[in-house]
Amino acid sequence: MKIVTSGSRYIDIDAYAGCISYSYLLNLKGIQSKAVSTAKLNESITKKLLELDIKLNKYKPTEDDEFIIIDVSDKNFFDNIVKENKITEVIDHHTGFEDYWKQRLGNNSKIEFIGSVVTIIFELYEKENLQDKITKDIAYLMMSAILDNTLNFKAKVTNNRDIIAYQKLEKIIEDSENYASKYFLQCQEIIERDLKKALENDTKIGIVSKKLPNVFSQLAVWNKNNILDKKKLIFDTLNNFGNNWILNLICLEEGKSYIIASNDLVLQDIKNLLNGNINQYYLECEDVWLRKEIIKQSETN
Ligand SMILES: [Mn+2]
Repeated sequence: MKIVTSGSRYIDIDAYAGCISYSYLLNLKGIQSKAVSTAKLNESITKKLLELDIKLNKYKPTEDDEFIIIDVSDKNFFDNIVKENKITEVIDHHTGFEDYWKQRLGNNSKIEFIGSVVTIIFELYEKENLQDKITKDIAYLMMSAILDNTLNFKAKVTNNRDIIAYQKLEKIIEDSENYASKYFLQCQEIIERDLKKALENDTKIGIVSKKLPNVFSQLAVWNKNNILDKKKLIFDTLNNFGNNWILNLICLEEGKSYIIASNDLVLQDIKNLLNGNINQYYLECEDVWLRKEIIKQSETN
């Protein structure tokens, strides 16, 4: 049995959709396979997607199990069920371990630095000429994964191949119009239900850069308005982490970052770094900035 699995701590929609869609492809090819994970599922796997008929499989280990790893290639982070000497294939879009796996697995190592791992899997369906066998449910999962990992195609990691795969998947589902807004609004609902927890879960402490405060929080939502309205909750939550902080609120509908800062001094520093217009307590940027891109910008300027 081929066990298709991913990371150990938690998995996102890219890993989840990747395991399920690749296992489905193997079964179509007549290779017995299961999609399995023992990790926590993060918020990008929305309730609606969990309610689809297609799900992860139950798993009882057997002697002949072989493992296929999706969306991770650093062996320190593999799902606990994985037996390392039984890995037969790795499909990932994170860099760092591509030489190791290429040497060990040859063509069964498929590591490419593009927006979403699901894009690589979609292309494998095409290579087998089985793209017409992709069901609506699988298309929903794969589209959500591409949207999430590319931040609605705004993240700089986005590759043209991600866009092409998405456009082909759109043809499989019925209500493809505005699917991006539907998906990201589902994610936003989870964030808004407990904004304090969402902020706490994505706050990095200990950023080392002279131009940035050492507390750096980030949220990605479809529409910023409900979040900006909760100024007091944001300030109360982040003040608990320290006196100087920023929150990068990514608004995907507009394709912009809004940077909220603990005080005017920090806000002015951020304006010097990223440009944009200050409006009351936040900076409105012209583009989407990811946290890692802002940190990089602060180091190079
Ligand atoms: Mn991914």
